[in-house]
Amino acid sequence: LSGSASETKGLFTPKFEDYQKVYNEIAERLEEKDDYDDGSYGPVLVRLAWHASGTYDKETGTGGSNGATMRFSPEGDHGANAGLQAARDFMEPIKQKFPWITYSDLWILGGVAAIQEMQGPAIPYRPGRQDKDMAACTPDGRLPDATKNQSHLRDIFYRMGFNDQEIVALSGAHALGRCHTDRSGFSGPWTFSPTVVTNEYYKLLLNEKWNWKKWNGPKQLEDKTTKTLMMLPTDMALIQDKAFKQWVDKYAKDESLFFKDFSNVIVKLFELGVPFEETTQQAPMVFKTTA
Ligand code: DDH
Repeated sequence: LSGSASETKGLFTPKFEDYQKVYNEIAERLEEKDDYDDGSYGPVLVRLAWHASGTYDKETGTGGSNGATMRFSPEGDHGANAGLQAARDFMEPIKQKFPWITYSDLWILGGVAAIQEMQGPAIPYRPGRQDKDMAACTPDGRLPDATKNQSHLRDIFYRMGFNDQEIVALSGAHALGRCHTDRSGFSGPWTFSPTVVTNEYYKLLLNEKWNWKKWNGPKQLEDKTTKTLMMLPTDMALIQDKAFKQWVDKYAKDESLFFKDFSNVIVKLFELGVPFEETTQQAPMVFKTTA
């Protein structure tokens, strides 16, 4: 019996090259499936990795990317996760092709690959997450509510263990993607280049004039010049709050500082609550991009 079972369970110990193969498969699929949204699944893959991780609570050690509990209906059906089925479906054939990787490691690798393939900074990656069952689903309400203000942002992100600078650096992810009326109820992209990682989000926050959008949907802002871009109330909080705004200023001026801080804080986000084996001292992996 040359057991494929023993290769997929237990005996097969994947190495860097094996993870690079999974990365390449994700990158190839991103390239192929360019008829989605603004031409890329990249943004929604980043959002999947963030929502898998952003449930972490440092007091109880619950939540976080270790578990991939969004596969199950209590958590998958949380309002904040609306639309992420598209990202999970995108990843499923990759899980079938590489059954040795856990969903929780795979979803985070999806976020890493998406950021790098969308011309973002290198995001060092460490595997080691284990899938959990539905009993580990987190309660609703752990992810941020876009209608709220800076005190809510601090409640949510301090609970995960982040500080003000890190909150602002993480929010730069809104250079990517868009809001969908059939998902969050909000509408539109934050930037003119929603499939490329840039510091445009900060520049637009500072340099555009933002007016309340007149429509029947939830309260959001639109840019005065083109009326095609958007900001959420929580995005505006970053320039209304002095401690936040000083970091918006810095990242708007210096894209390389943003790239460096974004990489560091995304690695921290993606590793919240993940019990890496202390003894193995595994060096983080940096994947080659396809470009
Ligand atoms: Fe976000 N985000 N996000 N976000 N987010 C939405 C889309 C995307 C908030 C609300 C929304 C982060 C922080 C916050 C991405 C990444 C990140 C949408 C629209 C809402 C609403 C969803 C839809 O309709 O499809 C709020 C509130 C916060 C906050 O308070 C800080 C962070 C930290 C990240 C991250 O990745 C680190 C991405 C990417 C998208 C675009 C998704 C897409 O499908 O396109």
